[in-house]
Amino acid sequence: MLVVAAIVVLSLVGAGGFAVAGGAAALLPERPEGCNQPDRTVTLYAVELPRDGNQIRLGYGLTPQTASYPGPTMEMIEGECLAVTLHNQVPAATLEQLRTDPTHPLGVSLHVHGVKYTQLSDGTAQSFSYVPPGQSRTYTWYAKKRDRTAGTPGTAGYWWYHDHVVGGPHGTKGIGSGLFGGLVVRRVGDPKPDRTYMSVFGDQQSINLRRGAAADTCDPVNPVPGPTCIVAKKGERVEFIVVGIGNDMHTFHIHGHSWADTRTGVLTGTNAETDQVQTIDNKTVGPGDSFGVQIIAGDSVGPGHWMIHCHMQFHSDAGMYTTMHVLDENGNMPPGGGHEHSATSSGAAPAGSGAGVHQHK
Ligand SMILES: [Cu+2]
Repeated sequence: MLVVAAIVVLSLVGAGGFAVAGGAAALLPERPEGCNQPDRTVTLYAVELPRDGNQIRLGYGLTPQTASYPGPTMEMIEGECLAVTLHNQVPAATLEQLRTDPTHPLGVSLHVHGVKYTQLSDGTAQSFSYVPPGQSRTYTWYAKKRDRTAGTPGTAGYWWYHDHVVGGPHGTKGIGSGLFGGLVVRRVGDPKPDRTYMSVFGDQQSINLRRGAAADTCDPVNPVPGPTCIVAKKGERVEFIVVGIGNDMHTFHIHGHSWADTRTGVLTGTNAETDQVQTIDNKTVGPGDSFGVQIIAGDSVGPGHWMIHCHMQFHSDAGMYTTMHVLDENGNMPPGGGHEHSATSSGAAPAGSGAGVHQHK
């Protein structure tokens, strides 16, 4: 059946291109092999957020009101199949402004890394798997398990999802405007972190499309965790999903903490086994790369304001830094932390608001 479908598509493309192949979509499987039916469904909205100066900002959200950049972190367990229905609420006029070629279709999409999907869930214009303005589409993701017999690795690890359509065939404008988010695939029994944050390193020395004070808007009195406020209590297991977007290389470095460089962030096994795993505190992330980091906040080092930055020096000098604020076990910051500059200079602008959120020069 699969072989037949593939041959039909190939011959149609050969005969006349993608317009004809679109008619063959019904022949393509909707779900990857192994996913008979979704175990769970998620509804996702793509919306326009307040502009940053004249820079258009878009975000994914579980509701239109809570959309942000990065979008919500998706979590799956290996073996699970997830159906994500994406509603495109971005105005057509905005998508038109972002379009670089008038013949390119208007729409947004969901393209995921790491897990399995068929071409109908690829999220590209080429496969017609995008969402025109005002419409919706369901994408099916399958977190295939490791198969020891076949020798295949499974999909557990740290991934991301993003638009692949806005502006042009590679979604460059969609990603640059904020349409991206993280995906974690855990194995059954993996420890669940207390907090998960995204560090998306991009062009113009940006973290989550922000720089410097705009990347850290934590209110020191009442910090609200979010894309621009990394906060944890001492002893909490904190997870970072690190992703590279844009065209530059970066490194993720955090002060006072190091981590086991494994694919799931988890370290198990005997000394002999775990010694094969490096402990690091700095890791390079290139465009499209993703990895995860799990640390215990303040482990041995206590509460405080621990810097996170790109270690390409001219990037950090240009504002590619933020801070992990580690409170004590009671949720208080002991005096003398010595981080008055960002706490007082930027206030508590909500994530995604125009105030204090800027990437461009
Ligand atoms: Cu950098």
